[in-house]
Amino acid sequence: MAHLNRILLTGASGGLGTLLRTGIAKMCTHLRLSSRYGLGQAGPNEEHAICDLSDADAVLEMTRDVDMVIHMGGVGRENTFDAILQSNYVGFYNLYEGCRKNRVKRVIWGSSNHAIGFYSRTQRIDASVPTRPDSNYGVSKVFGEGLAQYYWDKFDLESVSIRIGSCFPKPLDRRMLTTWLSYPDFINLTECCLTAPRVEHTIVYGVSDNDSVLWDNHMAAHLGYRPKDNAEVHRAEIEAATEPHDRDDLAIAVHGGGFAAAGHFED
Ligand code: 15L
Repeated sequence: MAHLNRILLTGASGGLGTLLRTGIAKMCTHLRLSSRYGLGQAGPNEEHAICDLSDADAVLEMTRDVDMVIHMGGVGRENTFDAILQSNYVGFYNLYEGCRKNRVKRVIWGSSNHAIGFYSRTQRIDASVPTRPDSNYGVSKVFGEGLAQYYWDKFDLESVSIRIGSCFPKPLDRRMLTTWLSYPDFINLTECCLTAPRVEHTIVYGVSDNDSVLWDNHMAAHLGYRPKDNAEVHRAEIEAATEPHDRDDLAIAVHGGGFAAAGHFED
């Protein structure tokens, strides 16, 4: 197992943050966890910081004396524009400014498949395609990827933007037979992002080795990510439990599924 020094994990009380907290803690010397909420009992090499990402001074302090950041904080699905603005724009900018000023080497963060959610399922895509966000949430991830590229090009701050598919213990519907990312594959992908010698700004699709995968990770081959799980083993169970979709239903016709099919959140 790789050994790392000082890591900051944001969004540590959320679903994916909680998963990484246990997955990453044993790989590093010191793990600083941040959240807006309580984080429970601190582990032996853990330090806790209660921090609102929209507070620039607090984020500057939180990013001090860390080598790399895993950023899972922010709004994780469609919401009001104001909620997304504070967390995924202002908070994300504060994080990158904190990292730049504190000379953090690398940020690994949870972008989303919803940055490209309006691509048709007839298209298999790689990381070079223009973005096609399917929601205001997806647009905020496009902003994040743009900021990550900018901070690499101008300030040599490295990033991996992980376009996470559907990270759950198992696929929950027919679409997730394509988009599923298993928990062990996600932990392994995060470890690859932390340990790859040089990443510049890499965009990688966070997806398992599903037979029907629509995302091609050849542009992120330098990360060395080799997913092991395959949603196909859950197909019979999912098909028995769910109705087939109409082929024209956006919930199945495009990569982003229900996010693309939903109306405008604030209407
Ligand atoms: C996401 O970005 C969400 O955070 C997650 O809750 C899932 O809905 C996922 O996308 C997905 O596309 O399945």
